[in-house]
Amino acid sequence: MKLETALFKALEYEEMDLHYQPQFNMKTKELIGIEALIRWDHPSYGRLSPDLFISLAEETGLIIPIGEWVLRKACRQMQEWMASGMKPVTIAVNISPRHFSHASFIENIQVILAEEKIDPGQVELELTENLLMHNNDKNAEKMEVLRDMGLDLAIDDFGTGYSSLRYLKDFPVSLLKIDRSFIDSMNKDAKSAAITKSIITMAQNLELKVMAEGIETEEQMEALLEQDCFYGQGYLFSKPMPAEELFNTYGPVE
Ligand code: G
Ligand code: G
Ligand code: MN
Ligand code: NA
Repeated sequence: MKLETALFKALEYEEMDLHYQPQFNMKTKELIGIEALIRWDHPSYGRLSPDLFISLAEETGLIIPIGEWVLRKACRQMQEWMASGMKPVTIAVNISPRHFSHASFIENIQVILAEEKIDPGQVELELTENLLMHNNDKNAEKMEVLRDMGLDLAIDDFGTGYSSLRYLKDFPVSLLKIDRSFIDSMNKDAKSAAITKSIITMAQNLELKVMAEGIETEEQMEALLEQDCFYGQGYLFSKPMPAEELFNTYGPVE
């Protein structure tokens, strides 16, 4: 069977699931957010990497139903966790450019937030630089609408796309996520260290939040804290995990 056909059936056959990776204030050790990451376990292909099937979903347009499913599932999960006593933290969802550009994206979000009864201020959309690059007035307008609705907008994988500093001025983003390739080499390579440092300083000067992703060592965390980059995510703290495991690890102690 073609992968595309399998992907078309994947939601209906309930082969998709979300894993969740916690995000921390590394200074206070507080949980501040949770990123939802899609997983697809095909009965015969096994687990397929989102890097592979998300691009196929983009090409075929299947990203629209898949993206909507991810948003709804993530919001519903957060609501369930809170009902079970977990403190409210941000739920971060990756949004692909084609989904974001879809005509009914805003309307869909409104419906999902209302139906899942989640505060828009608790939802963060992770967008990539490549989306912003298409200097498209519609995208800028949509971002303004989302911001006015109370959602937070983050730039994911910051530093790897078609970067332009102008969109930091033109688009209402509130968080930069430093790509993990820089974090991975920041303590081995002076250029990565300089880039990381520059992104942190720039974010601070622009009064944007900044988060490091892909933190795997204490040394990386220490170096980031020294530069007042307090938000972090990575295997040092936790891998992405199923909902139940996340709740058992980070849910209420009592
Ligand atoms: O979780 P993992 O490292 O396998 O993710 C690989 C890539 O797939 C990352 O770039 C991540 O942002 C992307 N990704 C994971 N989940 C989603 C999702 O729900 N929607 C979109 N658009 N991308 C996702
Ligand atoms: O593009 P995005 O930042 O959304 O991708 C997140 C991806 O990074 C997820 O697939 C997640 O599994 C992966 N990831 C999260 N933390 C780490 C880490 O510390 N090291 C590595 N190598 N990958 C990580
Ligand atoms: Mn992400
Ligand atoms: Na990233």
